[in-house]
Amino acid sequence: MRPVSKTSAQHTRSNRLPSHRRPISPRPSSALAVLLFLLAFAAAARAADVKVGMTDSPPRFVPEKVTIKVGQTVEWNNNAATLHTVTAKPEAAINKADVSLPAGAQPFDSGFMPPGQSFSYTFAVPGTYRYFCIPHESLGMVGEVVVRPK
Ligand SMILES: [Cu+2]
Repeated sequence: MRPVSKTSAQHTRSNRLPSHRRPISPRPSSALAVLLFLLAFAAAARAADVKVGMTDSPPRFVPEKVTIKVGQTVEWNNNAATLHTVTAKPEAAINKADVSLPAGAQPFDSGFMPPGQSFSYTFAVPGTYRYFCIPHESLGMVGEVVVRPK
């Protein structure tokens, strides 16, 4: 008799809830639906429109030049065996010609990417971007993204 009485006590307590508090149950499922929608949206926004690989010998972006439209995303994959970066930060360049950003565009930098890592960037400002790899800039590891207006 004892183990059953605990369960029945809980039932009694929930049955005593005022009726205006009962419609709580639909809320978790609608919150879940919103969360799933946001996750799906985030996944869609992150999907790469163009992929760029990286090589070691010689150190290069492959392809070195890509053309996309405003709002599209480039994903760089370090499918090589050493560290690389995707850097469009003027102050980090040895040679100023290796980096350029259209007016109004924000600098970006992947940081050091170990083998197997990827980095994505969505281009909101049209124009020509020149970027480089910090360890291999002087070896010619420089790339270009041309972003066409919509
Ligand atoms: Cu590199």
